[in-house]
Amino acid sequence: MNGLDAARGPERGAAIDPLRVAVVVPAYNESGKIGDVVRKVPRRWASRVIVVDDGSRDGTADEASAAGAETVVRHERNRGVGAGIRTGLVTAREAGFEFAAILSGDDQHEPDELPRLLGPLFSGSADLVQGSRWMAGGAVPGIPPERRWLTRLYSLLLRLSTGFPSTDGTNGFRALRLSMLDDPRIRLDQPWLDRYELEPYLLVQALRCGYRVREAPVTVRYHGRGTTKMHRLSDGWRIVRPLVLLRLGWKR
Ligand SMILES: Nc1nc2c(ncn2[C@@H]2O[C@H](COP(=O)(O)OP(=O)(O)OP(=O)(O)O)[C@@H](O)[C@H]2O)c(=O)[nH]1
Ligand SMILES: [Mg+2]
Repeated sequence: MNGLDAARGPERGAAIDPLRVAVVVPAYNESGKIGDVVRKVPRRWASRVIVVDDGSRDGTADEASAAGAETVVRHERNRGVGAGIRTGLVTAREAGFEFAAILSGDDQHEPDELPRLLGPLFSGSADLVQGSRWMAGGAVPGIPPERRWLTRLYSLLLRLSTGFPSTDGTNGFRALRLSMLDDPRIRLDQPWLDRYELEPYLLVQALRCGYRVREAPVTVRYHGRGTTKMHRLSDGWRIVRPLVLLRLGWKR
């Protein structure tokens, strides 16, 4: 089939072509986990894994390469998860990919579930598909009680701010059509997005600009081997900030 490892996504007719898909993985000090993440990405869904090592001091980049990551980009100093995702998306775009899936380098996501996110992109029914641990079909093995209510509270804020019926706005597993990045209204290059702001910014701006955003159920595992680098207050504010600042028109 012309190198096309066609596969049926969750939607009828959604044949996923891995040659058009890159997986972007931001990673900061994820040795012991990043190798598993890279190995788990089924190459029948995505032909390239791009790991962005954001100034790690623990051999994350070497582990990613040894595990078979096709591209490893290294930031000389730590700049933040948003900067990492931006670098990964730009790298994917420049390499000619049409779609990118973003997943976490701390081994919380299940790359086997990529078709759930890619299916609606390939069938043309969505431009951005946000993974949701709280939709029917999603799962949250081992989730601590605090994460349970904080993630739901965030979705409520997102609903209030955008009107989108979000069930899980903070989940780092998502996929998008990369041509969105050519839209001058989606300004990922702004320095204020370098840390945890970029992910909610992308989601909110996609909604505000009228892109077709959907959710799809995914698993988020709380495996007890280090699943967060977020500082409760400062980074909590960083994920809320885009909702407030875009809503008020103070940032674009
Ligand atoms: N590039 C880069 N990646 C980072 C940085 N901080 C965290 N990450 C990575 O981003 C991913 C998600 O980071 P987490 O701190 O787990 O945040 P999260 O998954 O969005 O949220 P929770 O796990 O629910 O707290 C992981 O792969 C981290 O290694 C950073 O400063 N730079
Ligand atoms: Mg995490």
